[in-house]
Amino acid sequence: MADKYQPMPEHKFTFGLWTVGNIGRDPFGEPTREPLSPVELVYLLSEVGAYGVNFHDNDLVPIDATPAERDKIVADFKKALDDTGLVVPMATTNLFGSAVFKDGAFTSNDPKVRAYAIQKTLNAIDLGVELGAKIYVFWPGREGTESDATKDPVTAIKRNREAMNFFCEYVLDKGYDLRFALEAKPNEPRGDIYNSTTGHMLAFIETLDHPELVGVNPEVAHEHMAGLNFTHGVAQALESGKLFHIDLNDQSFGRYDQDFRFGMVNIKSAFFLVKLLEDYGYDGSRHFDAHAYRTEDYEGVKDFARGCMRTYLILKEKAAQWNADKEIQALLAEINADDGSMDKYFGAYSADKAQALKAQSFDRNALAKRGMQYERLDQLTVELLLGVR
Ligand code: DIG
Ligand code: MN
Ligand code: MN
Repeated sequence: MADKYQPMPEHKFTFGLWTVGNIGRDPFGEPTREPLSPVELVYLLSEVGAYGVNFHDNDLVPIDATPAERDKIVADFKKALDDTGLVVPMATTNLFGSAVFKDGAFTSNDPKVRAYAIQKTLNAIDLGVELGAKIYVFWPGREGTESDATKDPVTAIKRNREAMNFFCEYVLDKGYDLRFALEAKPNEPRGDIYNSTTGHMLAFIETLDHPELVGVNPEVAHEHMAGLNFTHGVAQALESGKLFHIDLNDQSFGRYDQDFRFGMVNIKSAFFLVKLLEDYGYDGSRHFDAHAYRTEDYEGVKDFARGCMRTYLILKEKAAQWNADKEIQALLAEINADDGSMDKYFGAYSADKAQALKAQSFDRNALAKRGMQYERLDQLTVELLLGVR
């Protein structure tokens, strides 16, 4: 009998073709699963209850497909979407698989490669729009170096900016209802990747000609690879109106990009992430950019996909429970108690305010003695997550 953690369209759970279509190849081993076609993957995602499916251009249309082959593939894919009701919220370009991108795409030192990468992306944007995508992701997987002797980082930034400005103008020129989401990663497959964290991407966006068209697509695994608190990066994007998309998965710190099932490693950080997204009403896709263990068959792949969505829904329920927990909320009220006596010093600056504040006396030692009760608050949180509250 189905329990209450069943995915529904309103949850906006999506998966890339490359996620449930991952065939288990790794740098040290051959595939362990036979490939499924995009159409078969759409039906698999429908079976597990996903809302949408995303793709890189070449996940759907092989890089050497003829125009006739392309049209047939797209027609078959559209029929599968119609049959299942799945939608395509996001599309992206594979600018990392083909050897031609071995030194990057937009930042390659070869101008012909840079021009080809822009051409490939323009065509991929058209394909994404044709299939209904409203968000277009850029993951600069090959935009980086092994040796900084090879490329001036300032030149690389300028090449990235020129490409992004060109795509923004293209979308405006074509009248596409499309926004861009930039996805950071610190390294792998390049020794170092430019714009290595979500924070770098947020700064880069502000230097573009059309920053209003560009946001971020933070990924759990990638910020964890950089040793960062993912929820804090997402909060910064959310607070600045730049959380256009999100890649959910999990990742041990200090490891290669593991792209584990959501919540598989660190339940507590996943909890605070879900709480943030739900508390602030994030209304974008919950995209699981992850894949099943190499050990799994396709029943295991379905287990993986169901697990991503179930864990999200369970943590969403835990977040609501935390927000309603009387002991936790009473403790939070006590911790954040405010008699309003300092209000006159906060908010917009004035010379009088600064003068008055400089004249204000504080008993620093008394202030320092206060116990914040965070151990108790965190223990209550842990016990709620462990299901004993
Ligand atoms: C990897 O984390 C990247 C690519 O799979 C893709 O470009 C992007 C889309 O979510 N994530
Ligand atoms: Mn990843
Ligand atoms: Mn990703």
